[in-house]
Amino acid sequence: MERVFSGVQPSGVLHIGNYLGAIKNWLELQNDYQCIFCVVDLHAITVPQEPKELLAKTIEVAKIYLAAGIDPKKSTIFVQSHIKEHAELAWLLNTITRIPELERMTQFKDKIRGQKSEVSMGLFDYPVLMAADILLYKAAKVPVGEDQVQHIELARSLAQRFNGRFSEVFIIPKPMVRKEGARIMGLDDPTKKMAKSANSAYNYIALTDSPDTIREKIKKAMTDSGKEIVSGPDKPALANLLTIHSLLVGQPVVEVEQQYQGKSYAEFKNDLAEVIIGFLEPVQKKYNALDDSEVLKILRAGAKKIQPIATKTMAEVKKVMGIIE
Ligand code: ATP
Ligand code: LTN
Repeated sequence: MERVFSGVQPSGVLHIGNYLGAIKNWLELQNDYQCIFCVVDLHAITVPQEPKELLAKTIEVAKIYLAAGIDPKKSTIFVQSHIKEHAELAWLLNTITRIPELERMTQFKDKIRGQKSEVSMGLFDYPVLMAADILLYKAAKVPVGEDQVQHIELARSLAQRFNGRFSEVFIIPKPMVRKEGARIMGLDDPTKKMAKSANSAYNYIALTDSPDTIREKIKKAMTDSGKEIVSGPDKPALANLLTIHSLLVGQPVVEVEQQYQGKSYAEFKNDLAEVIIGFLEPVQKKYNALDDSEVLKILRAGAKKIQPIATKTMAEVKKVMGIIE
């Protein structure tokens, strides 16, 4: 069976963009691939994190995975820092990474805007650690939102370069990006992607938001000029809201548009809020029923299960590089 690898950072709260762009796709892969889903704490600390919060968020993200439907009997879930080889392989890959390859990364350029003097080496090196995550398990497919494709392209380049220079150790991974939902936009600014690190909580619907909060956030969400509920390049706000609606009810956008012909923004928004609430209700119920110590057990068992893959890949890497084991 081919392997799938993906991850989410334990920073901020998970939102419906993370769900629709990434986690929803993971669920569908569980039967056909050997899936490995990681909570990437070493990536989260590339920007400052409060230690107590990092710890709590790490468990929280794992809980979301489980509540959303990741089944630990089918897929492996684990914490990145529990497998030391991620950091070790990242160092080795650093030696074949070229500085301009990292300088052109869009996410890096976005994140350093306005805070150049405080930018850490870790943030710059973030894509190399991500390449290590993927290559360590020889994953063939990487399901992510659109913003991560550039990072996966780097992982492909590094794998090819390594294989060419040393020996055929790595599988060349492919990104798996959905046509719909790969880039959910911010509710308060539909020109930028919905992000955990957004300045305002009105940017996103967190998977843990209460029904009242959801109603309030959708009511306040930006809309476009005009009256009709239609999607289009000149209607970025509505296009985004319609995409969210369409993905959650499992109906094409055109059908949702038809349904709201002649209806008002207010009616559409009221219904959208209820659709989101209805979708999140069972997820939140499952989330609240999960016990931290139980989740920690699942995470430790996950790491234990996949440690042999990491150990084996590292042995192969070191051997062909001339590093004594
Ligand atoms: P941050 O704001 O801290 O960069 P984030 O909200 O982008 O965080 P990540 O942990 O970086 O969240 O992303 C986890 C997964 O969710 C990735 O696969 C990413 O591509 C996907 N994702 C993130 N934001 C969106 C979005 N707005 N639409 C679709 N997918 C998204
Ligand atoms: N950088 C990703 C999270 C991530 C990841 C990975 C995703 C870290 N390592 C490996 C896929 C495969 C993000 O979503 N910000």
